[in-house]
Amino acid sequence: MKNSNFYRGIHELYKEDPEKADQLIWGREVHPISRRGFLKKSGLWAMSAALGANIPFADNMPGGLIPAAFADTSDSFNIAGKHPGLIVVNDRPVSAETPAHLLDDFVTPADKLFIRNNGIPPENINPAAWRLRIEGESIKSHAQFSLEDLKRKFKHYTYQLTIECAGNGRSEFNPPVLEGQWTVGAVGCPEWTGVRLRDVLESIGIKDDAVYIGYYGRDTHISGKPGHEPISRGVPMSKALEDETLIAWAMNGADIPIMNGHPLRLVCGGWSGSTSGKWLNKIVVRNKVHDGEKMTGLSYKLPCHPVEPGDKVTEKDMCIIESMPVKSLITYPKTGAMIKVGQKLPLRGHAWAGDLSVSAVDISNDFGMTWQRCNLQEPKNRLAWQHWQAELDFSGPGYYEVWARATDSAGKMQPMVVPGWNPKGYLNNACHRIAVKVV
Ligand SMILES: Nc1nc2c(c(=O)[nH]1)N[C@H]1C(S)=C(S)[C@@H](COP(=O)(O)O)O[C@H]1N2
Ligand SMILES: [Mo]
Repeated sequence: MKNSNFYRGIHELYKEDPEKADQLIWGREVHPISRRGFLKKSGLWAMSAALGANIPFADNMPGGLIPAAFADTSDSFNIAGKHPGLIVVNDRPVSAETPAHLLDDFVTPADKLFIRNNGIPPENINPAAWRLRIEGESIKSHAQFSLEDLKRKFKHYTYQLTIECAGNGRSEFNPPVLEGQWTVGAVGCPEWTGVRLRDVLESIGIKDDAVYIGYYGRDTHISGKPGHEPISRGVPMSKALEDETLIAWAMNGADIPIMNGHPLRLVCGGWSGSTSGKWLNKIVVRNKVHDGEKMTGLSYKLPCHPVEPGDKVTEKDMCIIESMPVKSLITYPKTGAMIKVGQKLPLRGHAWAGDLSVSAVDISNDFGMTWQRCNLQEPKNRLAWQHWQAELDFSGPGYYEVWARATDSAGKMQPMVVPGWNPKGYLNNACHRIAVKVV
């Protein structure tokens, strides 16, 4: 991985400043004060000096936490059609995340939706020639649709649907999991337009023994070997047949960006983003759990029972990730905000909870000792994220962190520390934190 052009390129660009190059490559991992370094309490006082502010609630600060001011990275890299503020997490295949403060829009704009590619995106896409095939042992007959067929034969639906990569937050696991080092921004909630997967499958006829669907896309394996899928995942029939599960051709009323699956993709809102197949050209209806690429092995699975950090877990002890856990983001202000003593700080963000809805969002500026309830809006539709906002008072000058914690409709809350370690580093839904300085 380190030998790729991207890494060489970055080192070339930053010949004078190799540390900066490392930061660009590894994100926050090798930040001067390492996120992985376990801080001793005494370190906090040194850090206060570095921050130029007192840390009023230092005594409540869990050991091992790095002040959010140091955890931020503002490095960026350009991808065509995407906001220059996106952070590249991988160059081949391209993956990039959106910093929290760029996710402030209610509906995520196209240029701010993260990218997670497992293979090489297709080139020379011709929507007029695009075909979606429906196959598999549990569909009554095979069928094929052009985009025009789909648009003409089935009713159109538009839903705002949250997509989050299961690996979002991976960079915080310890021992580290050396795959895409996502921080918090592998999530977005655009509006998708398409037809219901259910309508399409039912127009052909689903056999009684159907248990799962699987998708195939037109991207190619990184090895260049034909016949190798980069990814081919799926969902159980119950999810496949939900109202909101779409075969979509539009995002926010325009063509889906190429990097996000143009001209056609599956959208399974609230589930691991890996189930929302891009560049969709085939759906199979299966009489068993789909066994395509990254459905088997350890990919997109969690240990069925919690394991010790660093444990080896075998495939038979791993369970497939489905709905994503409750989570939230602070999208305003940007971490590092400065306010004057006595000034109230307005805050806002989003919260989501997989298949469930969010019932509450609370914020804290004293490391979780006290919490303040936020105003929380209803989702635009099922499986859309919800907006929250609040105003916070600060007790005096100094360095603070604001933490946000959402609770889902089943009563589950986000943990304040990184949840259960797992071999692939999935489902870190720890509270998002921002740094605030009161001067
Ligand atoms: N064909 C195809 N579909 C795919 C992927 C891929 O690499 N190829 N990546 C998946 C993963 S892991 C995620 S998180 C989402 C990301 O969607 P986005 O890139 O539009 O944000 O797409 C999913 N669908
Ligand atoms: Mo993902």
